[in-house]
Amino acid sequence: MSENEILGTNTKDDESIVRECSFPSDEEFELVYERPYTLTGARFHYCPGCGHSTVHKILAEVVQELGIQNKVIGIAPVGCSVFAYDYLDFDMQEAAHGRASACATGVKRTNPDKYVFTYQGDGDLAAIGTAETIHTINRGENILILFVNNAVYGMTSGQMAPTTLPGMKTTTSPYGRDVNFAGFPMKMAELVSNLPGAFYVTRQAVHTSGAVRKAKKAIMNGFKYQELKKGTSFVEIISNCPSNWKMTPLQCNEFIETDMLKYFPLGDVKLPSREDLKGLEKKEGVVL
Ligand SMILES: Cc1ncc(C[n+]2csc(CCOP(=O)(O)OP(=O)(O)O)c2C)c(N)n1
Ligand code: SF4
Ligand SMILES: [Mg+2]
Repeated sequence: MSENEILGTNTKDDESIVRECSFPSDEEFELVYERPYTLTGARFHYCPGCGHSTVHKILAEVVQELGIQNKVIGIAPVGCSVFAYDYLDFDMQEAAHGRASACATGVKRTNPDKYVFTYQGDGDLAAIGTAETIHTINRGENILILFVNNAVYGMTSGQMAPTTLPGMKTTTSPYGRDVNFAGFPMKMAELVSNLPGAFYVTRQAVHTSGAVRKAKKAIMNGFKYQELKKGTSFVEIISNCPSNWKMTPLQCNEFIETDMLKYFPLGDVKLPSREDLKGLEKKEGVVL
C-alpha cells in the first residue's frame, strides 16, 4: 500500500478520474441567484419553513435593489422577529411590544430623508399595538408598515391572536376560536384602508414562489412611495407558523390556500391613483 492510500488521500488513479470529469469553467455558469449583501450572514433562528425567513430575504433584496442600504431605518418588533436587527444589514432600532409605529414616527420625523419601515407580527400590530397602528396611519406618517400575519402569537408559544381564524386551535383556544366568545379575526388591511392617511394598502403572502414575487414588489412600492410624502404604506403578508400550527411547512402552505386566504383575500386594498404617483422617480430594474 502506498502512503497516500494508507492516509486515504488521492492516489494517482483518483487524480486522473478527477481530471477526466471536466467541470464547466466559470464562463459557462450563469449566475441565477446571489445572497443579498443586505443580510448580515448571521444564521436565522427561525424554525424550519417559517415565513419570517422569506420575508427577511425579500426585504433585504428590495433594499439592495433600490440601492438604499445607507438610507433605511427599520424598527424591529417584539415577537419571533425580535432579532431582525441581527440579520438585516442596515440601521435598525428595537421597539417595545406594539410600539413600532410610534417609534417609526419619531425616527421619520427627525430623519425625513430616510426610508423608514416597521416590521411587526399580528400580536404586536393588531393586539397590543392597535392604538399605535391606527393613529400612525390616521396621521399619514410617511413610513412603510410591514405586517407579518401568521394568525398566532408565535414567539410566546402559539396563543390566539386577533387574526386567529374562526375555529382555529391555539394554546388559548384549544377547542378552536369561538367567535361568540373571542370575536372575529381582525382584517387589518381592510380596516386601515379606511383611514385618510393610508396611501397604499395591500395584502400579500409568501406560501408560493409567485406570491413571494408579488410580496417583494409590494415591499418595493412601500419604500418608493415614501419619496412622494403622501401617507402610510401598509403591506400585510400572510405567513405561517409551522411550530405552533403543528403542521409541516407544506401542510402550512395548503392551509394558507384552503383556509387563511378565504378569510384574508390577497390583493391590493387601496391603491394610489396615477395622479398620485406623478413625480415618482423611476429607477432602472425597479418594477412599480
Ligand atoms: C409589553 C409586552 N407584553 C407582552 C409581551 C409578551 N409577548 C412577546 S412576543 C408576543 C406576541 C408575539 O406575537 P406576534 O406579534 O404575532 O409575532 P410572531 O412571534 O407571531 O411573529 C407577546 C405577547 C411582551 N414582550 N411585552
Ligand atoms: S414559532 Fe412560528 S413564527 Fe416563530 S420562528 Fe417558529 S415557526 Fe416562525
Ligand atoms: Mg404572529
